Amino acid sequence: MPSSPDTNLSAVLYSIKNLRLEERPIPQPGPHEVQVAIQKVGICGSDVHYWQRGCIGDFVVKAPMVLGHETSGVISAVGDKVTHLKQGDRVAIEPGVPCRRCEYCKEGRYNLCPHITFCATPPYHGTLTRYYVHAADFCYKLPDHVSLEEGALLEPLSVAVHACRRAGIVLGNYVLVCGAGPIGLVNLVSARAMGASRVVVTDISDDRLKVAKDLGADLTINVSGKDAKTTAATIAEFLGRPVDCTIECSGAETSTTLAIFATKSGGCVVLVGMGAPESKLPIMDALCREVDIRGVFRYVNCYPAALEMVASGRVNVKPLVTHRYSLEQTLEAFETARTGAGGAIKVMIDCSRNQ
Ligand code: NAD
Ligand code: 572
Ligand code: ZN
Repeated sequence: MPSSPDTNLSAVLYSIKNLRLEERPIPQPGPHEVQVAIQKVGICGSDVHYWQRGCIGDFVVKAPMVLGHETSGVISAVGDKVTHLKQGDRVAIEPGVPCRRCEYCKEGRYNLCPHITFCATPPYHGTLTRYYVHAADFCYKLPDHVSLEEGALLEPLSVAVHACRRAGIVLGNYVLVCGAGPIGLVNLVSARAMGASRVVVTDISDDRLKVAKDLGADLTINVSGKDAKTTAATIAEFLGRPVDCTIECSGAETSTTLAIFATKSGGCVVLVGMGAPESKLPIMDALCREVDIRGVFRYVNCYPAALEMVASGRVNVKPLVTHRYSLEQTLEAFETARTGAGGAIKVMIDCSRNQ
């Protein structure tokens, strides 16, 4: 446990390619908040994107912003109204705190709340810092046997839980996952845990497909240069029929085209990967075969299930972590995440003072 903290080293994005380590004030918790001594933060593609481009779509970094949103830590102080957490508890932090009052929050779809404050989505600071204050009810206590790295990985795992729920995966389903980056890989293991009996994974990188195979994919296909209809036929031939649903995790237009062609009539395609704002897709094929196309925006009410999946041993996310750095080595860590050097999948930063 940290004692009498007096500094708050943080990784602050000032402008494009200008990521700096600097001391910031230590925040104090309000009545319903907790102060967390941050331990592990995974680097997400969006952190790298903000660093390299300064924006994602309409979200522009206009003022210095602390990066990081895949987070675990140890409670260092609690607000006076907090009853379910205490100093020393190990927690995973769900990074998006909604307004709780809008129609989406009231309907239970708080991921769609227009007022949500999400770590490291401008203008809100993220968690690549020593001490962070967060809504107590968006912190989940980790059982002793769940590691702090697994706690940080609950964030991308929650994206997958939401995607698999949106896809309607049930026992015995055949599933196609397009893209074998961190998000495709958590979808692979989640689809399996939620009952998929066969999972096919595509990518354009053999290295990433090897990871997918090691994580249990039944078939991996390098789709580079391949025609979507031909690949859809290959998948159907391997499985004996088309897939029940497809989880698109690359954002590539050709991959979304494959997602539609490879999915059975009456099946479902969920779009997770972010691509160009507009694209040319075979939507008449989707129309004629009643292939549903559904969006996925982060996650809602998924942290508890993601935690149970890890705690029960039904999914193993540990192999995703390929590289580890300290907070002081943040720039190196981001460079590894950017280049993918050394087969990087998930780069993890340790924000604790004494490692
Ligand atoms: P990533 O870039 O590490 O992985 C994408 C993978 O897709 C790479 O391995 C790449 O080689 C592969 N790819 C590229 N073209 C392909 C093609 N034609 N067919 C198959 N694979 C192809 O990114 P990630 O961290 O795994 O995230 C995946 C996507 O999900 C990103 O676009 C990210 O922005 C998005 N995302 C969306 C949400 C959401 O809420 N919708 C949440 C998290 C991430
Ligand atoms: O883990 C949350 C997350 N969400 C991502 C990407 C990476 N990680 N999304 C893609 C970008 N959108 S966004 O709406 N945005 C920048 C807020 O374009 C959010 C979901
Ligand atoms: Zn993310």
